[in-house]
Formats: sequence, structure tokens, C-alpha cells
Amino acid sequence: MKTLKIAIQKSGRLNEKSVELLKNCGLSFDNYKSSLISPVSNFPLEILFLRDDDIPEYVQDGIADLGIVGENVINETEVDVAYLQMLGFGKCSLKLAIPNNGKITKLEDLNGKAIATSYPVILEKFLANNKITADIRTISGSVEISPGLGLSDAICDLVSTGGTLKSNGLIPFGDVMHSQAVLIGRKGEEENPLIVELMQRVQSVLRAKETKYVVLNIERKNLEAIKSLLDGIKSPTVVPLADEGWVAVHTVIAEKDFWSKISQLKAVGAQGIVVMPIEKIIL
Ligand code: PRT
Ligand code: ZN
Repeated sequence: MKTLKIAIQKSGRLNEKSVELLKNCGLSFDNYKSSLISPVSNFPLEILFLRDDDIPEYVQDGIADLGIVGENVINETEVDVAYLQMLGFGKCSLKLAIPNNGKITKLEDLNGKAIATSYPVILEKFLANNKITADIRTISGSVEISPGLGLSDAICDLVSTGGTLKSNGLIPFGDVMHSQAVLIGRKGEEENPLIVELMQRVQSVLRAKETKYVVLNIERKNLEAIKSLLDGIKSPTVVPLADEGWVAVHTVIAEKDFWSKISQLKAVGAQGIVVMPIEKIIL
């Protein structure tokens, strides 16, 4: 079977998490910063390390079969690729931002203004959808300093913590798009058995990330109360303890509900709660 190629960012914000995801999928490869391509020793796959901007086109054109890249880059390059899996990292928003001087107060105030961005394609569509005509100034980096230099009246840039906007005296002024890293492939190739196998591995890693394994002790008489609180993979595993009145309950809990679930479990008498990370969940 033909060896697959997956393109990931060579260095930058998505590199570490992309490598970690592939390693957690059980793929064994060297992550040398100097190499552009790294063979996987235990799966028919090669990893291409690229600038993120090139990844969508490489996948669309078939140079790579798969890629991991931010949705913002996919939209900006206007490629036609299949979204195989949202990956939940690299989260950010493409936002409009303005100087805090009160000159712009509503979206229509951007008419006739200059907006600096590295995302002219996305911004142009957003402005057209909102019937705004502005002068888009494309800048490849340090967009946030352009209002201060008098180069623009507003900016449109990626924001995660908001710290960069704040330190440049800018305030967020509306979301253009939300973005996160996504695993992409070529359209029509989704049934390739190697891609299917890899997708199963990716999904089992993501599922495990979203859950914790929990073991707790409870008096047998409180077991029903606890069962109704738990929505594990199937019904929880119940193991008798040496003391006949007590049992140990093993289950998984969704990370997002974790703290509220733990207090509910304690409220119905759970004791000795042990929480462990899960490596993979294969359904
Ligand atoms: O070299 P290469 O071209 O591969 O990398 P790059 O420099 O183009 O991209 P990189 O590594 O900066 O970002 C890769 C991807 O990470 C982006 O395409 C987004 O999908 C995602 N991402 C997530 C971000 C951010 N968060 C982010 N905060 N990309 C950039 N930023 C920048 C933003 O441009 C601004 O300068 O961080 C600054 C704002 O951050 P806060 O935390 O101060 O708000
Ligand atoms: Zn880039």
C-alpha cells in the first residue's frame, strides 16, 4: 500500500502539539528540527515539516495526503480540502481591533478606513458580508503596531490571550472568525484504509484527552444514587471491597464536567476518590 504523507508545521505554535498528537497515536519518528521529512518506522507514513501557509495547498494538490493546520490558514488560502477532525488545540480568534480613542464605535465607522491584516481574503469577505468598504492593507507580520505608526485605523489579527492587543493600546472590536487546528485530507480519499486507521487512532487519543478515569469507594446502600450521576462508557464497574458494606466504583468522567461531578459524587457519599489520566479510548 502507498505510504501516506502528513504535513505538519515545522516550527511555530502548532508544531509541538502536532508532534505530540502523532506520537500519542503510537507513531515512532524522529523530530529533528533540521529535517524536512521524517519517516515513521512503525506505520506507512512520512511526516513533512513545512511552513503552515503551504500546508493546505500541499494537501489539495496531493503532495501530502493529510495535514494539520489552523482553520484561519485554510480559509485564507481558499483551498478545497476535507475537514477530517477538529483537533482542539491552536485555538484563537481572528478579530478586528481598534485604537482606544473613541473614533470608531460601530462596524459602519470602518467605511473608508484603512485596516491592516495578514488575512486579506478572509477580511475582504467579512467586510463584503457586512456591506463595509474599507482599504485593506496587507502586512505579513507585527500587524498590531500599524495603527500606532499611522499606517492604519484598525487591524484584523489573530488573538488568543488578548495580551498583544492590550500592550499595543488596541481594543477588540468584533470577531471575524474562530479558529483551531484541524486535520485535513484530500476530498474523496476519506475511505483510504490507512487514513481510516490513522483517524481511529487520532479519535481515540482525543477522546481520552476529554476524559478522566475515576475510582472511588462508596457504601453499597448509596450505589444507586451514584450510578445515576455517572455517564461512563457503559455502566460503571463495581468491585466489592473486603468490608461487605462497601464497594469500589470505576468509571470515566468528562473533563468539562469534572469538578461539578466530583462535588456531586462527594455529596452522595463517595470517598477515597482517585483520578487518573487516560491514554487512549478505543470504542
Ligand atoms: O513559520 P510559519 O509560517 O509556519 O508560522 P506562522 O508564524 O505563520 O504561524 P504561528 O506559528 O505564529 O501560528 C500558527 C497557527 O497557530 C496560526 O495560524 C493559528 O491557527 C494558531 N494560533 C493560535 C495563533 C495564535 N493562537 C496567536 N495568538 N497564531 C498567531 N497568534 C499571534 C497573533 O498573530 C498575535 O501576534 O499571537 C499574537 C496574539 O497573541 P495573544 O495571546 O497576545 O492574544
Ligand atoms: Zn505562516
